[in-house]
Amino acid sequence: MNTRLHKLRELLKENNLDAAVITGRANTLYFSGFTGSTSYLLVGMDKAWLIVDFRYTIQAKEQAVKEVEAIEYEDSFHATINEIIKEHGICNIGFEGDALTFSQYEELKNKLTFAKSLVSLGNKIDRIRIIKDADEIERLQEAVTLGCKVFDHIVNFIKPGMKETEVAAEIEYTMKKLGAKGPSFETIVAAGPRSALCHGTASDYTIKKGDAVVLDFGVIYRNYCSDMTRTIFIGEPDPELKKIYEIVRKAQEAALEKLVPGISGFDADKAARDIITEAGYGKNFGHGLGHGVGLLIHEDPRLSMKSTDILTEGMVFTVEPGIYVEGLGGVRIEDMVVFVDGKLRNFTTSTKDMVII
Ligand SMILES: [Mn+2]
Repeated sequence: MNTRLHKLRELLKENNLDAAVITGRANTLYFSGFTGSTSYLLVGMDKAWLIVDFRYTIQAKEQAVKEVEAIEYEDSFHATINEIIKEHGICNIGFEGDALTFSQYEELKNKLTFAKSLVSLGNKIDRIRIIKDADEIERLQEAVTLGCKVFDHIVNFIKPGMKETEVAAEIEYTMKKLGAKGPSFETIVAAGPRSALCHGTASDYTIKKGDAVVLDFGVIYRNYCSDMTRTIFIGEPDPELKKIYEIVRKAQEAALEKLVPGISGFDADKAARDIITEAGYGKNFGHGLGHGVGLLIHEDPRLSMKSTDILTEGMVFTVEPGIYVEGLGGVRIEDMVVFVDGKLRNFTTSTKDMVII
């Protein structure tokens, strides 16, 4: 039995639907195996069809899992889907409310004339991906290990006088040389006062002695994303930055210690946040503790003050507290972890000892 399609069909049953139409790339890959950029995946209760255009016919036939029939559309995607739903008596169709644009929705509504209803499933289809299977966990571990190798190389590469963009280029070149498809998000190299920007993507700022440098990057390897952050210092930093580094490290360790299957995303966040707040930097930790990672860089579950998620076996997520002080700089430390065999496994092996170059 195909577990992934089974879970999707259970969701359809719960929602009194006969089929789902999927266009989001991560969901398409997850349920069909297809990595192309355009397709419609129609999953009925007994059959599933991956509909592609001429460009992807060969690739779709090669990649589609055996439970999914790859077909090239005739006149258009919509005409072909409409024919299939007519032939198979499919009436009520769910779609990814979080993925479809308004225009795409209107087009489905107008052109699938044999459908009785089109129902948004919001992010419920994405949520099926929240629990990773053994193969996914292995791929995620490999992606993180590759990222750690990149970090270890960068520690020896980075020197005062380099621009952030030069360091980012070396990060991305190295990951590709090691077999990654590319970065899983825009590489963050944020030095000096820019390290206080949580998402300080590399700029033409020249790295100077005394700077903190936040290196936050990820790779895509065998379709899966990695995510890690380390903060290093170029020469002896301001004493406050060193103090902040130790607080962030302690906060991250506290969260890692608290993490057992069954903990809430709220409590995990609180474990780190309490340490930072007690140290007087509560207002300087303005983001959540972490997020799920998989085929996409940001997935559920969420670890934050607003999270309603319970963290369970098979979930892969980041643990990334940070403190950001305008004008001075910032520190963030991020690992990627999983609950497996009833306990926490940390994928990330790069050192968290203070690195001063
Ligand atoms: Mn992250």
